[in-house]
Amino acid sequence: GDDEGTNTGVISKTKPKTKKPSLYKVLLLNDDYTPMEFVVLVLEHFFNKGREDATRIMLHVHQHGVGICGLYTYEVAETKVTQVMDFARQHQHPLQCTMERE
Ligand code: TYC
Repeated sequence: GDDEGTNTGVISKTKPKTKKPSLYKVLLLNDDYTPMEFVVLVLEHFFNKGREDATRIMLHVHQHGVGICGLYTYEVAETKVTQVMDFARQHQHPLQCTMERE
């Protein structure tokens, strides 16, 4: 809405409240071939996890088939997925990374 200035002749406008952006989960999928150490490196490098957290997430994916790497806005999530898929392909690993709306 508009707020009128009071004495100065200046008209100020307050920002209308905009919607919060939807968040997206970035997921890693298990497979039988990608080395555990490679997945840990992916979680450290692309998702800013420490070694302990990265290992915990990797083992969760290994045991349950899928796991959450992080929660991001659409563009950031999409960039993470592309980076991980490109990195895995470069190293000839079948690792799959995907995203879904939270
Ligand atoms: N299952 C793989 C192995 O035994 C390890 C692995 C974990 C692969 C997580 C992918 O997203 C993954 N080497």
